[in-house]
Amino acid sequence: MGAKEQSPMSSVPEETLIVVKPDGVRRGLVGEILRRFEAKGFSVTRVQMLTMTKAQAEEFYSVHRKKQFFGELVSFITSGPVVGMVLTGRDAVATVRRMVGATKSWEAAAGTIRGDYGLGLTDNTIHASDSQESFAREQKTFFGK
Ligand code: FUP
Repeated sequence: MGAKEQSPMSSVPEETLIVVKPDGVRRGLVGEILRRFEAKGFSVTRVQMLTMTKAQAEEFYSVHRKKQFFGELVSFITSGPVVGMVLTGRDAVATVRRMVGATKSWEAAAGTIRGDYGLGLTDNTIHASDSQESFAREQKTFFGK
């Protein structure tokens, strides 16, 4: 069995980070988003609300530093409080990304968080780590080393 494969009966829990973005917090969606992940079976193992500084936002989105939309991204994520949560459970990174849905909210499938709660791109309600490496870096913004 390869490293990523698991037997159907057992599973090694994985961690991922989700961030309810300023639009999600402003619209009162924190509880609904948390409820969906709990209902799916994930454990919410850490929660932290904060308003990112410009420096924190630039680090959080550092992989996008060269993109033309970087300034807009930083300006939006620092525009109000955000809520970071560590979710723990089976195949968390991939499973949570499926529940979050496509980046462009207007194209995201119904039943996904972005598909059900918005029409935005930069303001697309929620961020979720796309790999274990991203999780390791991104969670530091909320929980330190
Ligand atoms: P995702 O992993 O689905 O959050 O999406 P990406 O990593 O592709 O994009 C990162 C963030 O940049 C998302 F919040 C959407 C935003 N973005 C823009 O604001 N403009 C663009 O043209 C593309 C992405």
